[in-house]
Amino acid sequence: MPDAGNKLDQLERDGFVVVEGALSPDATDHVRGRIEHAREMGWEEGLNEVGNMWFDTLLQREPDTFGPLVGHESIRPLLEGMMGKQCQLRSLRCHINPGAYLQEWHMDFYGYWEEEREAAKYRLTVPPVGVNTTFFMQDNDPGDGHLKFVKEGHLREPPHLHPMDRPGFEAWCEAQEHVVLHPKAGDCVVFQSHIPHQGAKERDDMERSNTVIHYQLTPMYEGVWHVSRPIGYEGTFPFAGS
Ligand SMILES: O=C(O)CCC(=O)C(=O)O
Repeated sequence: MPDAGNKLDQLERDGFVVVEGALSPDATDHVRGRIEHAREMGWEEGLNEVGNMWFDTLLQREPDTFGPLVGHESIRPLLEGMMGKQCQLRSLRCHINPGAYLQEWHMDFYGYWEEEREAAKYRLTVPPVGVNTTFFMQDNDPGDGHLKFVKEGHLREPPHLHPMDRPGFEAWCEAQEHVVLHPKAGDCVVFQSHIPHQGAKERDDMERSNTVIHYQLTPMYEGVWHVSRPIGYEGTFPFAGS
């Protein structure tokens, strides 16, 4: 990645960066097909009220397909540049949006700000951080679909989190300035896991699926407020061996 330095700057400054063509067309087709296969097999954990069907077991069921996405060479310079050998895989979750889809505004790492306050109480503790890599399987062109961020939403704590007031939080996110991305099939959006974001279809009959991989910088204890559960410890440091 010749412009890794610029991309790392952007990830720090904006909270996200797009890696275009992170997966080749063949690889994208293959992964998309296996997510679709998982749906045919009924392997989903559920379909939520905003239209997101999710699959938490595909890394374990199909390591040959999903394993290469972990620390994938196309995004490795960013993950390594942010976290080095301490970069730990937290979870891998695939999604399909079978019908209408307007995701709730959310942060994957909701607890980021409270963990920062917690860490400040101790002499040695450093605050945990997390990074998402989301691989898109279809073109999310204008009129089809998008991914929206609260502009610079990784730099300040949103209100309404403590205690969680979901309508208040969502209204606040909606009222902020946004950045709207239209990722293409094979693109990967790398972002800091605590930036508020919302995926959506703009056309209900668009085929839409993705693979979201969460990474975390250790230490992350089990009780942190995060949308995903960690898969465990053994073998979860993709860059530790090199
Ligand atoms: O584009 C989407 O559907 C949202 C993806 C998302 O929530 C994520 O990448 O964490």
